[in-house]
Amino acid sequence: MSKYYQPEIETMDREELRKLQNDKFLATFKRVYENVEYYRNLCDEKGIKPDDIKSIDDLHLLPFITKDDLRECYPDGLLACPRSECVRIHSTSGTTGKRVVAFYTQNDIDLWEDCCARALTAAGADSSDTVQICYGYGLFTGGLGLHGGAQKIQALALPMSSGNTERQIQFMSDLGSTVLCCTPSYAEYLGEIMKEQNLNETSKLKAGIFGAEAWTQEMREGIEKSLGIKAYDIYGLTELSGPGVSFECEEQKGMHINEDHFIAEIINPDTGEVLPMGEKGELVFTSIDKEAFPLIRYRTKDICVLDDTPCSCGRTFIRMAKPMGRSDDMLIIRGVNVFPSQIEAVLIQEGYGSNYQIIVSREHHSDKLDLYVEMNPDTVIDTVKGISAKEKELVGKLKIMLGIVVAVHLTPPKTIERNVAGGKIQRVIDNRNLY
Ligand code: DLL
Repeated sequence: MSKYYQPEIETMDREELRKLQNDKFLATFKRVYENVEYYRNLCDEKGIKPDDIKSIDDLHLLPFITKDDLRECYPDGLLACPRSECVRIHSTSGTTGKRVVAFYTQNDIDLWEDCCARALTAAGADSSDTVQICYGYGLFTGGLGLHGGAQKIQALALPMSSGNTERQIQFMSDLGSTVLCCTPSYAEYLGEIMKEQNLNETSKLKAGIFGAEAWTQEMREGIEKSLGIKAYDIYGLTELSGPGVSFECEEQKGMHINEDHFIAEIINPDTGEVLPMGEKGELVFTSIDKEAFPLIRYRTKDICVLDDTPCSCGRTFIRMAKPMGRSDDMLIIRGVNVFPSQIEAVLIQEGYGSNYQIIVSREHHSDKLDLYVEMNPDTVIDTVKGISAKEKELVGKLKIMLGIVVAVHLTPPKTIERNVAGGKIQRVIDNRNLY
């Protein structure tokens, strides 16, 4: 069994890799500039002409792309190839504003699945493995991404999708799953249940590939112990393809970035200035060989550090640390991206003011979002029955907007703390300590 899926690329000499990146980058930049009017306008505004970009060293001259740009171009304004050449769409949750829609050609899917196959191989998986995938299948990239990767290495893919823990455990045991793919908080939960039922002793699991949300070293140790496996981190985002932008090897000292597809930069989130290797800042990615939805200098908002010191696994790709926070207010609740502004939009629609508070916690290894909303003279209800009916209605509306269940608590007027100090109001309290 090889420890690499594509050894010729994963262990490529760095000078050769740089040349490959350079050629791919120039071709992608040219194609995007020619085909995407919105991007051409961004360059024009910055006074950039195609001839100014002579090599990868000129990347820093180009404008950034942000989620706001994606929103402005929703749904297909950034498409760099004819829509008829696309074979799939993935998307993040949310019905207004913040939804991201990513398009893929067959070649884009192939390259993405290769990235996931590299991650699975690095975690020790091969054709003899049964890979249980409990990331959501559908618009979310987790399920289908790792599924494609599992098939690439000719493993037996078990497309469980998320939820239904009893069935997950039953299949795991009946079919002898050896590799588990899910969010780390769900892995913690599975570990706890299996331990309670003494199933961890008979389990055939040997490795897990966990990502889509932040998790700590302590969580890793807990999962490794309760499930009796080695737990690997995997990172990615819908805008760039999905899981597999970077992945951990057996050394577990950061995630190797698939640099033949993505160029990483770290910038100062306030000034946009590119920071030297090893400094902490916002992670920016350029996809250099995607056909349908290549993003140049996309600001991920993930705060991170890069490391270019050699790794003893033999891969020559640089590594990124676990993300250390975000430079925006996005929350990840049970793997789903949630912006407080989406919650606020529902509240405003329903006649509530801006006096609300979001409290995020983790109970039994699952994220909980409690939303405290103050009633005002126009929305006040004075019966317990009435309040509970309205809370239920809000839960439904928020579920449609966010795709997750929020615990709504309506509170009497003037009960949510006011911003008496005049500083930045703290509407979100995240008690999970994930970073
Ligand atoms: O979460 C893709 C994915 C699926 C990655 C399965 C790994 C496994 P999005 O829903 O677009 O895509 O969310 C992307 O999630 O910008 C990070 O903030 C966060 N994130 C993803 N992986 C990790 C990780 C998928 N390993 C956003 N550690 C990213 C910490 C992560 N945060």
